[in-house]
Amino acid sequence: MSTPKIHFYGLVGACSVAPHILLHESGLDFTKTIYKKEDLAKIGGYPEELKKLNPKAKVPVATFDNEVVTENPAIFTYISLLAPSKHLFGKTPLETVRVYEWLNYLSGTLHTQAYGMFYAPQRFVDVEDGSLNEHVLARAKTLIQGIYKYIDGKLEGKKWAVGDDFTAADAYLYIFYRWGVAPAQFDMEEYPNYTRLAKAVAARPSTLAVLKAEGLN
Ligand SMILES: N[C@@H](CCC(=O)N[C@@H](CS)C(=O)NCC(=O)O)C(=O)O
Repeated sequence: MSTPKIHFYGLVGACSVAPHILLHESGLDFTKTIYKKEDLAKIGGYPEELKKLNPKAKVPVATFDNEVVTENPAIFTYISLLAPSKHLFGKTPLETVRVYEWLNYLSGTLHTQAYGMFYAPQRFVDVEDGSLNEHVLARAKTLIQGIYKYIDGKLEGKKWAVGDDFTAADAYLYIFYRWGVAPAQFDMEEYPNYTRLAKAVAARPSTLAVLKAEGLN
């Protein structure tokens, strides 16, 4: 199987930071388009180019030759399959299952549900004057903190989320830790195991390269 030509689309500081890190970890060649929030604000959201590729109007998006792949877990999977020697989904069948367990939970519960309520409360209560938004936001914060507590417990005594090495689950956990620092502004030191893991991910050359490329620190 020849390696496809990869182009990656992301947004500065968004969930797309995680597959961006994984691309660096994989050692695969890729080109990228990283949007900036302030530029998108001027044009009212993602440009037509992105919406044509992904009618859901979300990043990450990655093209592999002529195939368009959306959704973090799917993009992580393809990157990992193209770089099998890196074991980005673990080293055993059970570790691979555990990575999916993390990805599904983080994507469905933490990102879509809890952070969805945090970033876009209006999606959850269709009240035109926005009067219920603050209630949704308050609930989102409670949910997110509960999830962080759960994550912290799962990471007790562990260097990495799955097995004894870095996997896609760690890259994905890392971005939600960053969101906990800002914009959510929680005291993330309350989660010492999660903090340890986030620091370990942050120190990887792949992460440092992504932070530099996206203008983050
Ligand atoms: N389920 C999707 C969610 C992607 C998603 O929500 N991306 C956000 C950035 S973190 C986005 O593009 N949001 C733009 C918007 O909702 O308008 C995935 O995991 O890839």
